Amino acid sequence: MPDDKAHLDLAARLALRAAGDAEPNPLVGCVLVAPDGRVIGLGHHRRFGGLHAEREAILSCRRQGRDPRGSTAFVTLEPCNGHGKQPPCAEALIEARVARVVFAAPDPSPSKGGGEGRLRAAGVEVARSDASPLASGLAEPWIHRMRTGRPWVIAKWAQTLDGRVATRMGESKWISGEASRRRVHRLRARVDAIVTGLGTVVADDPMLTPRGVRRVRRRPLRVVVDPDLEIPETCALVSTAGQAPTIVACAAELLGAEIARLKRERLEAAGVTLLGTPASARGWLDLRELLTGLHRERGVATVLLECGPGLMGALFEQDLIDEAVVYVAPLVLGDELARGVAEGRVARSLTAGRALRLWRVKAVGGDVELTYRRRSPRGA
Ligand code: AOF
Ligand code: ZN
Repeated sequence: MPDDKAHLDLAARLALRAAGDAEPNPLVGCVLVAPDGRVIGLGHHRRFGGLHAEREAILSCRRQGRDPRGSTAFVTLEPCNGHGKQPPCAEALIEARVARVVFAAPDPSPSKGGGEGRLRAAGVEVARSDASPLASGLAEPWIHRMRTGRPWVIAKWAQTLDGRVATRMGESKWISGEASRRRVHRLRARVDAIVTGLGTVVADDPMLTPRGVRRVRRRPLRVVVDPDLEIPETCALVSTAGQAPTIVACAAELLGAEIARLKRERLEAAGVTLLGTPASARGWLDLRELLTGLHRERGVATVLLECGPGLMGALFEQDLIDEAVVYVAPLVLGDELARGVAEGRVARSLTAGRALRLWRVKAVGGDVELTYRRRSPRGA
């Protein structure tokens, strides 16, 4: 039904307002619609541990002097059915005498799932709707974390119209416009970790901190993938390690090796945390293990990947990228030696490529921000 799409889209847009505040919980939004089609309540899960979307929507409805009785609740996630930090939403909807619930994605959690059955048993009509891809995809990062034990990995890059991220000389400042760069800082302030590679540290000497952002929701850990512990001690990341948490992930055997002792001591004195990670083929670290460890040991729910083509290619090769936020600038280089987004893979046929699906589109200044997700949400 066309109304389903509009109402679920609205619920999803509300939920997105809490990006960076609600995680590791899912982003959830709820819209209450009266039988005459008017929207009478809006709510979203604002922060981890706070009220759930459904109760927020019922409260907003009552605050305006309206009665939720007989209304339809459009929720991006199946209303929960268990006690956690909050009581079950299925109960709240039943008590408010909501007549119908339309939800976009089931809640697979053992402790909170089963809301659909509970609502039905109480005589509430329940339907699942795929009408809004935005709403259906909203809980993917949270479901992915539960299934895989890994954080949700968002790769970000800025490219020319012909798909290049730097000139043949390595120049990349700036491909995207100022408005796009502001969006990136906003994104940095909503994730738990920013991952980059040694190549980017050497080429760009980035700070990887959120700057010029109205409200910093999270202060991301800065993580450098540096198998051989080659990071220059004078780089911006190391010299600011006292102010912003900084991890250098290197081959596990280097942590005990005498040859690296001085380097380790200097980095640690600067405030860097060294993280030994098992090695994998082709001189890389085991990136899957690194991500799992960041989630398990440091509670990292969301990772922003800001790196060059080598690390990007390795992560695509291992299918570790869940989302891509791409800024496309209105510029064509037309130079086949200019750098591409990712390299190091062998893709002899189109089917060997990594398939993504378009999730959101936004015009940002003269650029376009495209958000892609993995084609099919999958397990490990
Ligand atoms: C909903 N509406 O707005 C959210 C839901 O610890 P708690 O009580 O906050 O519960 C968190 C769990 O509740 C979370 O893991 C997921 O299963 C569900 N999230 N459910 O009906 C909401 N945020
Ligand atoms: Zn709930």
